[in-house]
Amino acid sequence: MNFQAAHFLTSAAKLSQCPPDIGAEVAFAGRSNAGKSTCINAITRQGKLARTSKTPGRTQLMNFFALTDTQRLVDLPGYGFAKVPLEVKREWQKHLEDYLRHRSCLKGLVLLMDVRHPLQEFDRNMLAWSLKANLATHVVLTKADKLNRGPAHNTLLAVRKELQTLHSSFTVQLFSEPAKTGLDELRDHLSGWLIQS
Ligand SMILES: Nc1nc2c(ncn2[C@@H]2O[C@H](COP(=O)(O)OP(=O)(O)OP(=O)(O)O)[C@@H](O)[C@H]2O)c(=O)[nH]1
Ligand SMILES: [Mg+2]
Repeated sequence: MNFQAAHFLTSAAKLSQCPPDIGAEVAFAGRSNAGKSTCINAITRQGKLARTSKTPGRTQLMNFFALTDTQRLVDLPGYGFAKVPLEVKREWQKHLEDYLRHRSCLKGLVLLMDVRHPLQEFDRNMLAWSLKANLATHVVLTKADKLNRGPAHNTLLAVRKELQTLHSSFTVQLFSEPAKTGLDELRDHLSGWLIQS
């Protein structure tokens, strides 16, 4: 698959604003600042495709990127950003659940977690959602460059073990944008999901 062909398609605040529900789509979810936008830019080799920021909560809409007419990547808003009123958070959660439950073309979920803080409450909620929705899910442990090789690998094994107790299909890998770790592994995973349909 040619990930470099990715281009911005549209933004949506809720399901009804999403592009037509056809073809195949993979969504990137995770806490604010986990590295979703950075990851999308890395796999598409486009530094400025998805907006990244040091200010958590920058991406507050679902951003759709087209690879072809029928294949898309979706940058979901980060969860847990502090400076948003509770009402707004609840509203967003409703739209996120709506999207995850009713988007037929959604073939897989990439759930990103900072390797230094994996499996936080939001992450566990998302995994529970994935299970309920029977949604294929791949966990990406980001910022692997922030840990030494040994501790990073130990975290990978520990998270894998815990995921396996939830569902045998859950997978996990390490990732680092500056070190370019895990790029091909993730691209292979995405291709598998996007090509199946
Ligand atoms: N060292 C290191 N920093 C990273 C990595 N990935 C992302 N970052 C940094 O983490 C910060 C947040 O990255 P984003 O990609 O904007 O995170 P996000 O998940 O899209 O955040 P929201 O849009 O707020 O939900 C930025 O300062 C990135 O440069 C990585 O692999 N290694
Ligand atoms: Mg972002």
